[in-house]
Amino acid sequence: MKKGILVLTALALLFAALPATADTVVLRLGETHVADYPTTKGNYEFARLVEERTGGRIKIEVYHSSQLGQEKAVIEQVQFGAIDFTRVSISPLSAFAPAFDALQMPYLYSGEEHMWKVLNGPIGEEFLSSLEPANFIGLAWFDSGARNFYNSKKEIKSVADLKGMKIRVQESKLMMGLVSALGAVPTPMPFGEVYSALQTGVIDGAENNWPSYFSTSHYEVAKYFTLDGHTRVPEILIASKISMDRLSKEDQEIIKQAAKDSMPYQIKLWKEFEKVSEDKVRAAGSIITELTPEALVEFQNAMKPMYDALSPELQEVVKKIRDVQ
Ligand code: BDP
Repeated sequence: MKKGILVLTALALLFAALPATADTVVLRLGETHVADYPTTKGNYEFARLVEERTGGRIKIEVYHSSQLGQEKAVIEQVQFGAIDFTRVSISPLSAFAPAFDALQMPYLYSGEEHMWKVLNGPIGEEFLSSLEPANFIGLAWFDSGARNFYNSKKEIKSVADLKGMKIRVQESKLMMGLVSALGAVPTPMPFGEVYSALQTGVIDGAENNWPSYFSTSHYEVAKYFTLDGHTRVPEILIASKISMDRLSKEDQEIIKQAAKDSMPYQIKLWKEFEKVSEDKVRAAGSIITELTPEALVEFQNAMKPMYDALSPELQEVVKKIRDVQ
C-alpha cells in the first residue's frame, strides 16, 4: 500500500514537471532593450505569430532588459543553444561573423531607403544565410535608424572637437576603429553600463540613435548630441542553429516566415518612436548640433581609411552594396 502511494506521488511529480502537453515547446529570446522599445515589441510580434501559426505548440518567451545577459554574452549562448533566439545589433555580431562589418561601414548608405533595398534584396538574404557556419540562423532585419555622437562635455561641431574624448563603443572592432579614426579614444563596454560610466565621468560620451539615447536616459547625463549620422547599423533577429535543428522542417519554416512578417510592424513602431524620442530629448533640454556640410565632409573623409583597411573580399561586398541604388 505504502509503496503504491509512493509510486503515485512519484508519477504526480513527474507529470507536474512536464510542460502542459508533451509537444508544447517553450523557447527563449534575449533582448537588451526595455519592454516597450520598438525592437522588443517586434520580438513580441514575432512570438505572437509563431504561437498563432503553430496552434500554440511553440511559445517564445521574450526576456527584455538584458535579463538573460548583455548582448555579447547572449550571442555566445545562442551559439551554444543555451538561449534559442536573440535580437541584437550587428556590431557585436561581427565578432562571430566578421563579414557583417561590410554592412555597417560609416556613411555606407545614401539613406534608409538604400539600406532597406540592400537588406531586403539578395545581399541581405546572403548575409542572413551566411551565419549558419557560425551556428546561427539569420531570420530578419529590424530598423535602428542612424547613430550619432553625444557627450557630457561640449558641443561637437567638427572632427577636431572629438580629439582625445573617451567615447564608449559597442564591443566591436569596427566601432573602435571608427572612433579612433576621428581622433577620439574608444572605450568598449556593454550597453547597460553606459549610463553610470557617463555619470561618473569614466567616459565622456557615447554614440547611438535617438530612441536608445532617450530610452536609456543617457540624455540626462550627456546633453550634447551631434547629428553626424556616422552609421546605420541594422538590427538582426537570429536563432540558435542547435535549437532550430531540434524542430521539424515545417516549424523551422513557420519561424522563419513569422520573423520576416514581424518586420513591417517593428519598422512602423521604430519610425514613430524615433520622432517621440527626438521630441522628448529636445524638450528635456539636450543641445542638438547639426553639422555644416563642410564639417560633414570632414567626418566622411576621416573615415575613408577604414574602407582601405577592409579585406579585398569585404571591399567587393561594399562595392556591391553601393551599386544597389
Ligand atoms: C542600440 C541597439 C542595441 C545595441 C546598443 C548599444 O539597439 O542592440 O547593443 O545600441 O549601443 O541601438 O550597445
